[in-house]
Amino acid sequence: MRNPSLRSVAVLTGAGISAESGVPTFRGADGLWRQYRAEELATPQAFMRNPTLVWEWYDWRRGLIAGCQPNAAHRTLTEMERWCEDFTLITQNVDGLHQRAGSERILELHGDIWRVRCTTDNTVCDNHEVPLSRIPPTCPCGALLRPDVVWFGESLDSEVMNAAYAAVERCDLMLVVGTSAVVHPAASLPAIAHNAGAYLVEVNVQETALSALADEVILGPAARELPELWARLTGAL
Ligand code: BV8
Repeated sequence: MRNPSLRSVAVLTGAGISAESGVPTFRGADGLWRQYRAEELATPQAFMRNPTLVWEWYDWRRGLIAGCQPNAAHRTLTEMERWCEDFTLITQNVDGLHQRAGSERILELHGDIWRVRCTTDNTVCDNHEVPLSRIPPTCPCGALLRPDVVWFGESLDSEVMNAAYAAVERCDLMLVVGTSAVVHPAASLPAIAHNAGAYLVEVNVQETALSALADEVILGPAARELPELWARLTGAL
């Protein structure tokens, strides 16, 4: 394990970084998808077919997340952002815990569960109402509101994606924390960083499809392993 340069750092996070905050992951033992099939809930077709069911699932998740706090892994990334000259946090998560931990330079690949979007004119606004007073919620214009997230089969915001590609192409170090690396195009980012010469470190409680590519795989919970990794990288250990 070499000590890579910390001049330029990119981090990709998934649901696993929020697991120790009490937010269920998607594909783990308590995975969200185990109770719900993705195609039933996280697609535009499902929403058009049954907006009430989809919103009941999001309202339940919002209620659960509202009671969760950022953990030491989220806080370590906030410290890294302050320490590193060029730092980009790329997250697949929609729970808003990175923002609540103080991170600012965030690229939200899949949107944010605390924003809603008008299905007529795409106006986006924050909405932290827990529980929702009305399901499905409607816009003042009368149209349905939808969660401002990216569903399966929907394209990601091109500006966000281009910024993510640029960050991983220029970074010296890329951390991949708490993702099963099965959802694309997010899952393609670590290979781009590796091919561009970055030192790739994976933090997860189990091996993933990325592990063979990583320069270093740290098996353990992010809330314990990320603070320790950061202390080691900055010579504090
Ligand atoms: C798109 C919505 C263009 C918001 C989500 C290429 C190849 C194959 C398939 C595709 C491809 N390109 C496109 C696709 C189709 C699809 C896709 O990737 N399908 C997969 C499932 C096969 N992708 C799309 O549709 C994307 N759109 O590409 O547009 C296009 C359009 C049409 C057709 C083709 C292309 C849109 C993807 C976005 C979907 N929206 N969320 C919401 O409600 O949340 S994805 C959902 O999964 C979440 O955002 C989540 O973050 C994301 C990824 O999951 P993970 O974060 O990795 O979570 P998971 O539970 O899986 O894993 C947790 C990990 O943590 C585990 O590894 C576990 O071991 C670890 N862990 C647990 N505890 C801890 C821990 N680690 C550390 N510490 C712990 N304590």
